[in-house]
Amino acid sequence: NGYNVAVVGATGAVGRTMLKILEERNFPVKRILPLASSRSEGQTVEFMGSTVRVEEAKPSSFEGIDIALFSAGKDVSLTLSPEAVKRGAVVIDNSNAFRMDPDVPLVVPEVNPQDLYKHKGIIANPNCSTIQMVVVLKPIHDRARIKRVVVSTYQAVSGTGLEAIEELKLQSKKVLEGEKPEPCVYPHQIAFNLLPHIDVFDDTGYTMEEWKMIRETKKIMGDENIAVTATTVRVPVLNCHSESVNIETYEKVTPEEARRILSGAPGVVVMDDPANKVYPMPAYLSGKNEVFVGRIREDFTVPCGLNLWIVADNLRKGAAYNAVQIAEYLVRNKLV
Ligand code: A2P
Ligand code: 11C
Repeated sequence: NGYNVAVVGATGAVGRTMLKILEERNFPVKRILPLASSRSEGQTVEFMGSTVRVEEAKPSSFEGIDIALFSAGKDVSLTLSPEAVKRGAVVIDNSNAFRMDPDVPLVVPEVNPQDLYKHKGIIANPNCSTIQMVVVLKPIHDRARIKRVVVSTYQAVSGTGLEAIEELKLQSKKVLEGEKPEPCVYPHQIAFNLLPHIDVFDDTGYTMEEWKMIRETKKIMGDENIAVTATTVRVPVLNCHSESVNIETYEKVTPEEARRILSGAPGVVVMDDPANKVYPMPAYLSGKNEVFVGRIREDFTVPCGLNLWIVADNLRKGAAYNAVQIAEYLVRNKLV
């Protein structure tokens, strides 16, 4: 017994993490099928002590598959997810392809697991920067109703993929050796720099990454009235996204109460002891599945405001772990 599980994009940054987490969580896998592009055919991955061949992802790959975890980009999701569903698989899709489709649940298991009951074959995994924010916002929203959120992100290069991780390493070395780095994955140098530009701009002057945070937050929290504004920034950090989040609530929540609420919230770790220099930092939280929050303090410029600093491993909670949590929920509740 167990499930036949395909991982599409198994050679990528998120796909590799998906395989690792399925293993760590002892997910009931009967057969694992790592899929990627034709470029990777013949490569192998290790899974539960066995060496498994990577195959090219095609419609026929999904025959007999129960659960397909997709993280190979929007185009692959658009073409292959319907093929997987047609063959009886439930798709958990990490791309931006279906997230705002009203027929597709967009789920963070700590926030809106009930939406999984409505799935019609495809479930969307939200954007990484949205996931870590809503895990912290939800318990505060339940207590005091959030009116407005102002977020600025500090996003690691792993969110872009393996090539971007290599680019940051290579450019850092070049800069330290006094050479001028050639940008390739990003439009500008990323080493020793900040890029206030993630994904593409539209004619509003916002980027798609910013719009994802705005729109996905409302859908996941099930409240169209939460006002969200965002500035998303790529920083020269290898892994873990960080966020400065300012919130305004309808009811007053003191920092002490916020710490208490968040300490009891699922998937959240409060790391907030500034006197002892304790606060979440990306360099130390890679490999963790939880969302870390600190610097919880009052915003004195409004009657009911709080400032928060949120850090999470974007490849794990922001992508692969959230997807596996969804799969676990589906299994537990016989939704697959
Ligand atoms: P491949 O390694 O064969 O190119 P990352 O986000 O780290 O760059 O990884 C992207 C993932 O998506 C990789 O596993 C990559 O496979 C996969 N991928 C890219 N294009 C396709 C495609 N056309 N079909 C299937 N998988 C793809
Ligand atoms: C990043 N948030 O860090 C992006 C990666 O829509 O799923 C994920 C893009 C997406 O660049």
